[in-house]
Formats: sequence, structure tokens, C-alpha cells
Amino acid sequence: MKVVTGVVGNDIHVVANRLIDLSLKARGYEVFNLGVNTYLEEFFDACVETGADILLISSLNGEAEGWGREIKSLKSRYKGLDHLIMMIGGNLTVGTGDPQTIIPKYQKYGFDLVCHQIDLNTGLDMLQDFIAKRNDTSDRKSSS
Ligand code: B12
Repeated sequence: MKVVTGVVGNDIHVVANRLIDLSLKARGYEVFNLGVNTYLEEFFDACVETGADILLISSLNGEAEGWGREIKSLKSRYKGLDHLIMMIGGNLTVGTGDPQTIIPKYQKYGFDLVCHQIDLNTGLDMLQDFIAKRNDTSDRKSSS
């Protein structure tokens, strides 16, 4: 499966991005890594160009809270992204934050998987489970 990844906005924390790239490749994904300082339009452009199945965004300095609000309206301007799995992780607010507030907020922004201060491997396991469940549901739909 194809994954577009990168760090959103004016965020220059690069270490996690490198680890995500390596970990995704180790799990067999085809990775298009846009690196740090990536804007939402660039993410969606890359998803369309590559035919990505997954968009995996990192935010380490917490500014995604601001960018997230624009996701839904921006995504609706692109064609062919209905199937795209949207995932975000890192530090999703400034400070520690409460996952019970943060997770629903990002789900409302349109993310399928929200990993606030969650270990990378746990997050990638969550992604695999999500894909397996989705495939299961569409298999059942097509056989009924
Ligand atoms: C190194 C560092 C810097 C370096 C970055 C160098 C570089 N080019 O990478 C420098 C000094 C430049 C820097 C600058 C700043 N930093 Co800084 N930085 C750090 C520090 C010490 C380590 C980050 C790091 O590399 N960690 C190692 C990697 C491997 O871990 P990680 O980043 O946490 O990533 C893991 C997880 O988050 C997770 N993950 C990440 N993304 C995703 C996505 C998904 C889907 C999943 C599942 C998991 C996942 O997996 C990764 C691997 O395990 C952290 C504090 C800390 N101890 O974490 C602060 C920290 C991230 N920085 C912080 C801040 C505030 C800043 C500045 C705004 C400071 C300032 N006032 O100027 C600037 C921002 C600059 C910018 N424009 O982005 C804050 C963010 C606070 C917040 N969100 O509330 C932190 C947490 C420090 C703190 N405690 O306040 N920083």
C-alpha cells in the first residue's frame, strides 16, 4: 500500500519523520516522504499524484490543532480521495493535553486514526488493524 507522510506546517522536528519512513518501509509500505515543513495542500497534491491509500501526518510542536480545522474543506476540493485513510500522530496539542478531548477533536477534523503521544509501533499496529477491519467490512459487503 502507498503512504504519503510528512510533518505538518512550520514544524521542523525531523527525527520522528525519519523513523516513520524507516518503520513504514520495514512493514512493506511504499513511502512518499514529504519531510518537514509540509502544508496541507502539498499533502493532498501528493496523495492524488501517487494514488496513495494512506496519509500519515506528524505534528511535534503541536500546531496541527490549528491546521486540522481546514482539513475537511480542503480535502473536499480534491477528487479521488474518498478512500484515503487519514492518520495523525505526535504531540497533537501544545503541552500534555487530555486524549479524551484531543482524539474526538481530530476525528471531527476527518482523521480515522488519532495517535496523541502514542508510540510509533503501537500506532502502526493500529493502522494495520484498521486496514484489516476495513477490508473485512468491504469483503462482507461484496459477498452479500
Ligand atoms: C530535538 C528537539 C528540537 C530541535 C529539532 C531539531 C530537528 N531538526 O529535528 C529544535 C531545537 C530545533 C527544536 C525546536 C523547537 N521545539 Co522542539 N524538541 C526537541 C525534542 C528535545 C526532541 C524531539 C525528538 O527528536 N525526539 C525524538 C523522536 C524520535 O521522538 P518524537 O519526536 O517524540 O517522535 C516519536 C513520537 O512522537 C511518535 N510520532 C511522531 N509522529 C507520529 C505520527 C504517528 C501517526 C504516530 C503513530 C506516532 C508518531 O513516534 C516518534 C518515534 O517514536 C522535544 C522534546 C522531547 N524530549 O521529545 C522538543 C519538543 C518537541 N519541541 C518543542 C517545542 C515547543 C519547540 C519549539 C517551538 C521551541 C521554540 N520555542 O522555539 C521549536 C519549534 C521549531 C519548529 N518550527 O518546529 C516541544 C513541543 C511542545 C508541544 N507540542 O507541546 C517539545 C515536546 C519540548 C517540550 N517539552 O516543550 N526542538
